[in-house]
Amino acid sequence: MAHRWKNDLTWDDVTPEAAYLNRRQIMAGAMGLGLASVLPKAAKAETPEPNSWEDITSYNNFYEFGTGKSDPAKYAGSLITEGWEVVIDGMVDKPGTYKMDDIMAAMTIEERIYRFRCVEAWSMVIPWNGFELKDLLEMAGVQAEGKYVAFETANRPDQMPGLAYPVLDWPYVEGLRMDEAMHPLTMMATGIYGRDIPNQNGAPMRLVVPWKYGFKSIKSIVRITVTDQEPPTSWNKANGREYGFYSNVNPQVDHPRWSQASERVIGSGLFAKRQPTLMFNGYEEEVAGLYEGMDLSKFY
Ligand SMILES: Nc1nc2c(c(=O)[nH]1)N[C@H]1C(S)=C(S)[C@@H](COP(=O)(O)O)O[C@H]1N2
Ligand SMILES: [Mo]
Repeated sequence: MAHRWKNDLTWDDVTPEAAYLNRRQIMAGAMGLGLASVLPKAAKAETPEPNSWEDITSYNNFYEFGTGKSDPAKYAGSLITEGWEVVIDGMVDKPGTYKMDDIMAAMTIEERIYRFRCVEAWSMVIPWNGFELKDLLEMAGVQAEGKYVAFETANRPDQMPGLAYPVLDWPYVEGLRMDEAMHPLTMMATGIYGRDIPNQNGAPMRLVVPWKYGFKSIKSIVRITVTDQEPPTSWNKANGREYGFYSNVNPQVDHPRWSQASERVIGSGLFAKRQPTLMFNGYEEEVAGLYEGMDLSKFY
């Protein structure tokens, strides 16, 4: 299939699946650098704490199932994804409740191999399956006044034990500007490593925006709202100094507490080698134009 972006990644570049699951060994490494001790609670996109070899293999970050490192893998099984529905509303021609099965039948599902750059300065190469967000938005018919897209995660206390704790302002929310949402690189992932996406990774549908830090990829989406206002985002609300609306990967703009100039490559051995971080995570040619004339140290 012809891609509308420069696709230089193949399965040869993909992070081995075992390394993907073991990626918190990198966070254990960051612990050694004394990074975690200074992180305030509920104000960080990861929860670095000393990891045992067993529990890092089951780590996934999904605070609705708890902030403990093994909570999502332990508890996400209780999320009922059968009969999933997504509300699409706001400034669209066809607002309503869409059945996930109908969405899947209407969309073109394809595999895309993308770089994934975490705000904690490590990276992976992930094979996603899914469809372009643009196709879903066009199905609902975006109106001319629509300038932003807001996303919301399921809010089901009976199925998501982490919601009992006010570590974030629930439900988890995210947002994109309309041109970011409509960009051909932006996808809704429904699969990973060639199979259905596991609950702890955001089943049945999670956002993937490869030129932004990983925490923008909101999981288990139940609502998509087209609006004319910049939507609130969970991490920005929790700590606006550290997490902005844009969250573009940018080696020149450091996180307030650490450098973003380089990243550790997951799957390149226990002492994961460092490589320079690429502007817009390597997608500069495709997306730099979206931010022309913007001061990216101000709009971080
Ligand atoms: N609803 C929801 N989405 C979420 C999160 C979350 O806690 N809740 N965590 C974010 C963060 S901080 C990261 S790093 C990624 C992790 O995705 P992964 O588990 O597939 O690597 O999901 C993001 N999406
Ligand atoms: Mo994160």
